[in-house]
Amino acid sequence: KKRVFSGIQPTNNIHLGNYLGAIRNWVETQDQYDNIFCIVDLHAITLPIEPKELHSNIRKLAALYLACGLDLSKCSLFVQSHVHQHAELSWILNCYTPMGWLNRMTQFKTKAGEDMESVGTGLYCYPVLMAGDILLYQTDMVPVGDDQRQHVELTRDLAQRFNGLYNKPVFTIPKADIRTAGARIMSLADPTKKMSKSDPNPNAYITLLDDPKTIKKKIGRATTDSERLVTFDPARPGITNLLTIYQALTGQSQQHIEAEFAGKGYGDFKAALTDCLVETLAPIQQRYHELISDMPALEGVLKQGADEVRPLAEKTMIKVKKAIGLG
Ligand code: AQP
Repeated sequence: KKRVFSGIQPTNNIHLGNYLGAIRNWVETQDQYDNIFCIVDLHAITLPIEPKELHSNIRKLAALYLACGLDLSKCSLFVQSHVHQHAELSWILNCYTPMGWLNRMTQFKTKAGEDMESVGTGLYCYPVLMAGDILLYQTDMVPVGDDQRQHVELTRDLAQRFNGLYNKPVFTIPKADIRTAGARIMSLADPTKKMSKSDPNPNAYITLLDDPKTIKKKIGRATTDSERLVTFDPARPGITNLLTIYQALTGQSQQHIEAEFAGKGYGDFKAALTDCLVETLAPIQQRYHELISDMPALEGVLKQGADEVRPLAEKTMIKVKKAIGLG
């Protein structure tokens, strides 16, 4: 079976973009592959975060992974910092990554903003840590949202460079697996920006734990335009984003959805979208609350996951060190 690896940062409650762009796809194909899913906490410290919040986010994210349908008989689920080989490979790969490659990464530019002097170098090296995460497990496929395409490309380049340099197939060359529906969900407040966990405006995103009242409020306030036509139209990114969410949730075609709302206004459409979201999230939330209330069981799952993947990670580290002449 092909190996799949992916992860999410425990930076905040995860949102609809993380669900539609990533987790839902992991769940859909978990029968076909050999799956490893990670809570990438070392990535979460690339920007400041409160210790208590990080600790609690890690557990919440583990519970959400399971609540969304990941099945422990089909995948390993673990926390990145529990397997020290991630940090170790990251350092080694840093030594093989040209600065020019990292200078081209758009996520760093967006996240660092104007703060180039004081932002941590970890944020700059984030793509190398991510490359290490993927390469440690000899991954074939990386199911992610569209925003991670560039980082997976860098991972491929780095693996090819390393293999070429030592003339040995030390790393499997991975491929990004980016589905079309839901690959890029935009902010509800500013539909020209992607939906992001770290957006300071909570109305910009819907988290998987939002209650029906909050969902109704956020969808009600979501930016649209003055046209009042419920159609997919790139020139009107607000309504198009909401329609894209509706399409990803219902699995219906654009024509079908446009026909459903022909002659109706934004109010009718927003009410239908709210119902659809509430219906999708209710079972996830119910399962989440059960899982999060049994912390010892959840901690046990994470320990077991780390124990399962550690030997795979170590096997790659031995190959890497041998190629370089370390150890
Ligand atoms: N808006 C999005 N639409 C579709 N997919 C998305 N993903 C993120 N945002 C969207 C996918 O979710 C997975 C996990 O992302 P991450 O936590 O590793 O980091 P990120 O991509 O930086 O996501 P956020 O929400 O913007 O987090 P913060 O604000 O903490 O940086 C990835 O597969 C990603 O593609």
